[in-house]
Amino acid sequence: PRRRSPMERPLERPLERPWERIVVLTGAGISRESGLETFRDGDGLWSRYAIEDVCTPHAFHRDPLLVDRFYNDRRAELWRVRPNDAHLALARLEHAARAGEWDGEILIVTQNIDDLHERAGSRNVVHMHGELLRVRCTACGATPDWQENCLPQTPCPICHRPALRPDVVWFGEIPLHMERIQAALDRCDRFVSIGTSGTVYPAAGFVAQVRDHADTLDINLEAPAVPTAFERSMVGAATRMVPRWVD
Ligand code: BJW
Repeated sequence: PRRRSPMERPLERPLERPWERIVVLTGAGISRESGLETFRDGDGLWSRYAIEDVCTPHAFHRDPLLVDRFYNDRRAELWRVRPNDAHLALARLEHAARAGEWDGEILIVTQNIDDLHERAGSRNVVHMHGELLRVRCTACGATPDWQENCLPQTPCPICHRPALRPDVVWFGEIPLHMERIQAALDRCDRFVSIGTSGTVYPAAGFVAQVRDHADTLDINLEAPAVPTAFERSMVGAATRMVPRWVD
């Protein structure tokens, strides 16, 4: 994105229409260099767990303890890590917009359930696959902060009914905030995908939805599986490529 120096800024800023609307889709690869595992890389989570054991509603129904342990282990990892230069660069871009140094807006649509974008300072973040540090009550719909565990027999702190589960989106469930995401995709000028394998829908289909009206860029350690899916790609580690793109 083109950043303008404050000197270039016109006086009538409020009347000016933002010239660039960016949607950034992030996946597990952006948090890899912070120390969190991806799913499908050789050493990823799916090399140690079977999807059908931990990542479906049926799995939680069958063995909630196993699923709870899977997420508790990942919570323990999350507390050990910090945002990296890629998270920080995206937060800088949002900050530049707030400070009036860049005429644009950025929405981060993340498939990640970690909170590293927020810890880096980003505010416009949508967690389409939920959040590790929240639980969801299947009775009243509340999503309170995670406390001790999220087993079906744990009482909800709001309605007190025993109906808690992790606030995450498993296979076969509908991702969260889809209306807001769809609206942002429909009006974006630029779509940037960072550190996602593009194998899980609906996120994998976003690039096709925006191609007729937005520039598309893929940033990944690997070249895109379908080379024609994106107009441009930057192949390399997110901590190196994202700051290069932002700054
Ligand atoms: C680096 C790097 C570095 C590494 N720097 N890069 C057939 C066709 C179409 C759809 C379906 C189908 N059959 C079934 C479906 C639906 C299904 C689906 O997509 N299945 C596919 C497997 C085919 N999808 C669903 O069920 C979804 N729901 C749905 O579709 O509902 C219908 C509906 C939608 C919309 C409106 C109305 C109705 C739900 C999907 C839920 C996914 N849940 C998970 C778990 C979340 C909780 C948790 O974290 O435990 O989400 S699965 C897992 O995969 C997680 C991730 O968010 C998601 C994507 O993974 P991600 O982030 O891409 O990670 P990896 O590991 O795959 O890739 C890492 C990448 O990083 C790699 O490319 C590396 O190269 C790169 N990398 N280091 C840069 N340093």
